[in-house]
Parts: sequence; C-alpha cells; structure tokens
Amino acid sequence: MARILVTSALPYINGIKHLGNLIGSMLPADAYARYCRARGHEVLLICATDEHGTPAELAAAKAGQPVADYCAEMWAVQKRLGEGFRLSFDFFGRSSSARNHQLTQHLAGRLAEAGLIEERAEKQVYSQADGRFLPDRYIEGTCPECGYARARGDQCENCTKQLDPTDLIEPRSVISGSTDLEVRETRHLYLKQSAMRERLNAWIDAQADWPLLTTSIARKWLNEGDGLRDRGITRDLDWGIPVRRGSEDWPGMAGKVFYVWFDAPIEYIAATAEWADAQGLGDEAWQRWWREDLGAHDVRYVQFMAKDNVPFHTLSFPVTLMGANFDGAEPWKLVDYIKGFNWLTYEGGKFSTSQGRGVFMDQALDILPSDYWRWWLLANAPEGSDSDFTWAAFQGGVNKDLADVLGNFVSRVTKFCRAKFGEAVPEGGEYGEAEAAVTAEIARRTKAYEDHWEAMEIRKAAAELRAIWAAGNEYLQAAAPWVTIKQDPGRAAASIRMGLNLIRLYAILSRPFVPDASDAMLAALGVEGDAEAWPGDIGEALSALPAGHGFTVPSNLFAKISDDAREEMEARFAGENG
Ligand code: B3M
Ligand code: ZN
Repeated sequence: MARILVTSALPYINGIKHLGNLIGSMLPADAYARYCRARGHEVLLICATDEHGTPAELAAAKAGQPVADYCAEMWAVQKRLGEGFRLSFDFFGRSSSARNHQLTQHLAGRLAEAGLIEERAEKQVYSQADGRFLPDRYIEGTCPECGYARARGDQCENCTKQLDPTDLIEPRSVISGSTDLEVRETRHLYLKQSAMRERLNAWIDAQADWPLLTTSIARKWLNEGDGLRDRGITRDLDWGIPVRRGSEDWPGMAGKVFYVWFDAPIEYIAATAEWADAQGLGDEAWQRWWREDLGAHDVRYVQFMAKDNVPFHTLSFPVTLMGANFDGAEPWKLVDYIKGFNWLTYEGGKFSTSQGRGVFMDQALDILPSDYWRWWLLANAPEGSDSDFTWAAFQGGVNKDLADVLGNFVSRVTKFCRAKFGEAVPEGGEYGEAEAAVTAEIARRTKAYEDHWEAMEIRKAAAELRAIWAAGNEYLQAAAPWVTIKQDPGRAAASIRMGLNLIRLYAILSRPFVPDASDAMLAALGVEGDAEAWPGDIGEALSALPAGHGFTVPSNLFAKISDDAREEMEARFAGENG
C-alpha cells in the first residue's frame, strides 16, 4: 500500500465550467484517485476554486455582486456540480481561504529571506475617478490599428492585435467609464525565477517517466527565449491575498495583493490544511502529505491539468517550493508526476462561454446522468492529441459501449436468472472449459487494464474495460443458457452463476469510470461492501458469489440516446452562431 496525493488543477471561479474543463483535469484526477483507492492505497484527492485575479473581479461586476459574495456563491455552485459528476474530492477548498492567505504570505516571506524576491518600479495606468490602478483588461479605447471602438488594454478583439494600454486612442476605465487616466509609477515584487534555472533543469532531467507533452513544454519555457524571466508576483488589485512578509507588513506594499498565479498552486497545500481543519485534525495530518521531513517522503504526488497550466506547475510553483527551502528547513513535497491534457473541442470548434457554444457542467447533468458523460469523456480523453466532442460520437459511445455491451449483459443475466431460477445465484452444474477460457481472457485483460492505469493511459484503460465487458457478452452468447436450460439445466445454472459473478467483477473494475452504475450493480447483487474489493485472482473473483446468494434485477442501467434526442441537442448547444 502506497500513499498517493492527487490534485486537479483548480477551476477558475468566474463561471460554470464546460466539458472541456472537466476532462482537462477534474474528471481524470477523480477516476485515477478512485482506481488507486480500489487498489488499497491511501489516497488524498484535493481540488479547490481559484478565486483571485482580474477575471474574478470582472465576473462579479458583471453579476452586479461584491466579489467576495460572487465567489462564495460560485464556489457552492461548482462544488455541487462536482458532486453531481461524482468527483470524489476529499476536499474542495477555496484559494481565498484563511489557510491560503497565511501560507502564501509565509512562503513569500521565505522567498524574500532566500534573496529570491526583488522590488521593481514599473509604469501603470491609474484612474483618478476609481482611485486605483487599472489592469490592462480594465481599460478600453479605440484600436490604433483597425479603429474598433471597444479594444481592450491588452488586445483588440476585432483585429487581434496585441496592445499596451498606452496604445489605445481615448482610453477609458471599464469600471467607471472615466477618461481621467494617467500613467503612474508603481512598485511590485518579482520572483527571481532565473536564479533557479539550473536546479529546475536538473529536477526536470530527473523526471524520466513524465509524458512528453509535459517535459517538452517545461523545457521550452526553461531554455528558450524569456520563458523563465523573473515574474511579477504582486498586483494593484483590491481582491486577493494582501502582500505581507509572513505575518509582518511588507514595506511599500500596502494595498497590493499577490498575483493569482502565485497563490493558486499554494492552495493545493492550503486546501489540504483546510481538509485537516474540517476533519478536526492537527497540522501533522496535512503536513504528512506535504513536508518531506514530516512524513511526506514516501508520498507519490500526481497532478492533473490542461497543457496551458503546465508551465506554472513545472516552473513557477516548483521555484516557490524549492526557493522556500533555501536553508533546508522546509522541504516541501514536489510533484512526482504531471498528467497533462490537450484540448477537447466541440463539434470541430472551440467551446465558448461567451457564445454559449458547447455543453456546460450544469446543462450536462440536466440532460443525462453523469456516468454517460464520464464514460465518453474518459474513453475519449484528449491525451495524445486534441479530441473532438460530437453528439454523434457521444451517442455512439453511450449506445454501443454502455447500453449494448455493459447494460445489456447485466439485464440479460439477471432477468434470465429471475425467470428461470429465481432471484438467487443458481445451484448445480460446474464451471467447465468455456468458463476457464473466459476467466483466462479476463485475467489477461484485467492485468492490461491495471497496467494502463499505472501508466495513466486513460483511453487505453477504457478500451480494455470495454473489451472485458465484451468478453462477458461473447461468453454468454456462446454458452446460450436459454438453449441449454432445456436439456441440461445444470449447465445453464453454471453459465448464469458465471454471469452474475461477472457482473460483480464488472462493478468493481468499472467504478473509476461509471461509479453510479457500479453502485447500482453492487446493490442489486447485495454486495455494496465489495466496491473496493479489487480482484487478486480472477478465478476466485468469479466464484465470489456462491450458489444461493440472493439478488434483485436492477432497473435498466443505461437508456439509449435516440436520433431525435441527439438532433435536438445538436441544435440546442450550437451557440449563437451555430
Ligand atoms: N485556474 C486553470 C484555468 O483557469 C487555473 C488553474 C490553476 S491551478 C493552480 O485555466
Ligand atoms: Zn483592432
């Protein structure tokens, strides 16, 4: 038994996430954590909302709410949707928590002690009317390139030209509309990442088993251009973690907050502390996951994220943690394995929040049970390359894999048994050659399934699981108990005994993908306690339910998606321009 810490990238607070966000980190993190738990490991699965920064302020302003209220509400919404998708987080925290304030300020203080923080002066737009500095996105004006009247301070949406706020013609504040703007000097803290280049290179060199997607992104930023340039870690914003040096004021930094990407990954640790607090446990409980000197030396730490988040997790966050250990007094746990994902596209294009294109987590759960989405998204996860959600592919996956293969097997076996033998595992007959053959095939495939999980090859794991379901169907088709029952009831009883045992095994193996269906299968068989009874010997697992063991026929596990329903959903989610 090992100890495995799993974190999912933190969903940003500014709205409900779409299916692409879900499969980009949260869902695969959950499935992997479920697999590890089922294998008997001690697992801690941590996630949280990422609540600071300009987009949070803007979303709150748009909703007409104070930002703290907006974040509190949206956290509750995201938490509920996560539960709807059966994301088995041990804790779903908030980056705005007191724990994160404290830890972020502490780590910044350590970095300062390490000599890794430098104060620099820069010029930024200040709004008299608003009484504050304006981030680039808070400034609008006319684009000098194309004349578009609502170009933003960082980019013109119309012609895509990258801009500086000072490029804009007649710039004005997005908050108040005021044009009374001036350029002022402001001072910010910079993290001297470049000083850590060699240590980072050596650390990445040591990660021989990381997927290419992850290491190639890390190396690109580490060694090309200005990827590892020193980063500003403070901002002139109201909402965020006040800049302090540990528990002390930071001279010259009053009124400033840390940059969202500085505090967000620290929340992985802080959320673990929030978890310990919520359990009524002491600091040792979270430290044994995060501090090498306090028990975390034997933890395996796995992170899940979309590829655009990789640089922050391979460069900035490790710099924070390594830098904070400059004197060896705080050996923080660094990540052991990063699972990065490409993009999920929607019907060949992008998911778009602003245009309402694609399916969002709340809508998905309104339409169909979470298992349907979980199965298709995981089986088609954008691992090696981008993958495309289409309604046709989704319909095919649900109807063929879930309804025709798994659902149909469960229904045929249980209904036939009830009709011919009653609602208990039938007696009589013995396992013979056909049973030995299917047992051997499933033993071989279960081993492959485990290997794919260990290698974190989720699509391959899904394909193997589908093959394990199909093997049962083929067995049943060949055994044909509906035929043998006439001349050889013992044979038919043995086939059905095998069928019922296969259902139990499927429930256990399938749980990382379709937890609700698994639970329904286990409940129907009256063996809820076996949820994490991962099979050792497959022969033994396929005799676990003895003759006479009672069961009930579960209601239909999966309903097929009709062509009409598919067409209706295609139209409904095509977005404004669809
Ligand atoms: N919030 C993901 C995003 O919104 C970002 C992840 C933070 S992980 C510490 O793109
Ligand atoms: Zn323009």
